[in-house]
Amino acid sequence: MVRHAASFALAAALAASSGIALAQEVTLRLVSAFPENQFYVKRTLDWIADFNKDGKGLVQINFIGGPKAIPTFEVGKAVQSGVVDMGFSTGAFYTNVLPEADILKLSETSAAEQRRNGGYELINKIWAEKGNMRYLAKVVEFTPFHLYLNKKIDKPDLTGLKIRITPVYREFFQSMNAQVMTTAPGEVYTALERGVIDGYGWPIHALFDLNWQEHTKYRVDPGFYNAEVGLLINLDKYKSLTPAQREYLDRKTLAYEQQNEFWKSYNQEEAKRQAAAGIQVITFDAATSKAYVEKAKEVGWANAIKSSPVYGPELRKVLAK
Ligand code: 173
Repeated sequence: MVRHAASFALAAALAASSGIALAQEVTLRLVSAFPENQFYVKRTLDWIADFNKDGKGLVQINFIGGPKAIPTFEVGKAVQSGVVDMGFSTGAFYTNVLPEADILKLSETSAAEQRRNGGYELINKIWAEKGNMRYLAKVVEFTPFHLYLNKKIDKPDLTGLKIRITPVYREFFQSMNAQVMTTAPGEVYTALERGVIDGYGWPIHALFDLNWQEHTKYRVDPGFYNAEVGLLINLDKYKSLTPAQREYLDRKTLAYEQQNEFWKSYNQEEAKRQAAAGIQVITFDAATSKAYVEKAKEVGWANAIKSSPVYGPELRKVLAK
């Protein structure tokens, strides 16, 4: 009996000291829906370097690339089908997998609150059921979207203006009579340069990453919604991991999410940087500004519930305040 236990301990010690892992190291292939030169991706590459350092012998992440590897609006499908293991994307880019993905922009509760109020579980129930994926962590939040323009407006009326969108902005901008055109971030610079669009929707930050300040005259304030970018994993892949691998992935992605306070100060710096680059701010009177933000929210939830009659209202309970 004693000898038996001792030989087990010896075998385990030998395996550990000789570097023979009890389960094999797994490598997860990750693609980004955002262009590689975007700060989001640089920040994620730093996180991956740390992940791989501590995860030797257990789990590694192999960054495959950005939209040149898999087009922006195909990343969700690639994760769903298992063509890649992991995706780095915002929900608006994979509404072709599940319409609920774009509803995350309506979050008024934080990712941390959603981990406590059942939101994270609900998201994962929906993402598993409809997308065959697990939503590991939200790594961009506390970030409003804005309307950027090259033509001046004095009221929230976009009649006659052609605006670049993603699903994030569609119904809201259309409610102001904009003519809308969907493009991936990688196509916006050329559209601006050629004058194909009069403006675009985008967060308060990360405009310089893609040099859009060269062709941007105005930002409309206030901002609206809450930008979300998350790390996704194919559900079959997630389930195939050993408990230790899963625990490591969960812990490291959560640690990344817990750095989201970073965006608050970063966004202030980015607004200053826009001003320094000559981007002028268009504002409305207080009542109009209030109505503008309320309209965004109203239109957003109306569309959420229309596109997801069952989960839309359930998500509202955990996302809205
Ligand atoms: O405008 C976009 O491309 C978009 O939808 C988005 C969403 C989250 C973060 C950055 C951009």
